[in-house]
Amino acid sequence: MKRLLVTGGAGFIGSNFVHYWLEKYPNDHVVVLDALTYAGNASNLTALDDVQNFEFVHGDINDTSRVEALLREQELDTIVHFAAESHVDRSIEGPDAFITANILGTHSLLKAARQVWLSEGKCPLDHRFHHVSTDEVFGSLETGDPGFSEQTAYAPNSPYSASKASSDFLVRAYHHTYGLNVTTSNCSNNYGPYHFPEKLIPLVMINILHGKNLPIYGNGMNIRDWLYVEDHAYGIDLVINSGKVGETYNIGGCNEWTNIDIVNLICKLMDEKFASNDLLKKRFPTSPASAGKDSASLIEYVKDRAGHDFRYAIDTSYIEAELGYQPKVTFEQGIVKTLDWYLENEDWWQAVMDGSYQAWIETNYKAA
Ligand code: NAD
Ligand code: TDX
Repeated sequence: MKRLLVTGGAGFIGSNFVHYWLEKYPNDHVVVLDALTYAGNASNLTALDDVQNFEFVHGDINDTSRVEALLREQELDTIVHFAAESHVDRSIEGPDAFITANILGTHSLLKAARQVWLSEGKCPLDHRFHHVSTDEVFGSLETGDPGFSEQTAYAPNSPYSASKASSDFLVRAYHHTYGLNVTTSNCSNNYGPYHFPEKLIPLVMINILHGKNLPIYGNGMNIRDWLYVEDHAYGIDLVINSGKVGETYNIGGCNEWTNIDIVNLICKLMDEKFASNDLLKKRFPTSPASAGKDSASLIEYVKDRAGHDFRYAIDTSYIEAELGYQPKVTFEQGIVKTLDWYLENEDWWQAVMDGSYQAWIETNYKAA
């Protein structure tokens, strides 16, 4: 039985991970520590309100003494570290928040783990610090290049990826220097439920429903390797339970798409949904699909992202050979599940987008 601290557990991947974990390991104790930034959503976890062995803590990973107290008092033996600023465009507009959350925040957690687990001697052998990172630390690939492997040299290009790369190095150093039991996973683009609607896939789905333009950066030919978020949780599970201490593992979907192809696919799926469901036409009257027009008519090519990485792809052969990892959800299944989730959970994304969720946070958490 494990006792986990999940940082950033109210965000997109973190909350999916917590649901995955408690379903698979219902007797484990899980504490989520999340600062509820604009991207954190406490309602992602409300289904767990009555679960005895789950606790939500509103707090910042940079509050080292609070992290130490949680580790000590709740006798936690595993940290799964998701908390981060995660949106590349925001890192271009304002890098400082990324330095604070991703570099200083990771260092604060490492210090707390070292203090409680190593200096104070709690869990000297059985502790684990699992760090969740990204394929963006490896930079950008050209067409035909092999995918990123664990041996690929780091070459981060955005303030976001540079901050994640720095955090990866700090994790590595705490293992090498102090003997902290760490593992790191570098994952490709995730998609699925609870994905914040500033990222490409949910943004496109919601904009189609509202009849708003679908902004494609540059020529739309940039390539990403998409992974269903539950498969990421599964990969992390394998690494935590069977991965070698001090090792890093690349997790990917083996599923490369150009941005324009993915947007066209979502448009086509949405058109099919509307054609077979009159209720959708009533719910979203401003969507072109309600008038029988192609959703793709909303596509608009806009100014490219500064320093836009051309292609990401992951070589999953190491995690496959070592831990038996294979993505379980095909893209055809995953994208339809995701589209259905957004259609069935309008309350979730409306509250995020119209500000009512932020007002709820102010009342319930900021005052606390
Ligand atoms: P997200 O932006 O949806 O969620 C981040 C969460 O961290 C939020 O709940 C936020 O409130 C919390 N947080 C931010 N700063 C904090 C702080 N100082 N203290 C406590 N909590 C804080 O991000 P995501 O997409 O779920 O990504 C989770 C992790 O996975 C990140 O580390 C990211 O770099 C990594 N990752 C993401 C992807 C992807 O496709 N989204 C792919 C690979 C790796
Ligand atoms: O409006 C848009 N138009 C557009 O063309 C947006 C938001 C994005 N894009 C492009 C940029 C990228 O090439 O789509 C691609 C995907 O963009 P994002 O969804 O912003 O993801 P990306 O920048 O690839 O980064 C994501 O994957 C790796 C996550 O946000 C990171 O946290 C993760 O590390």
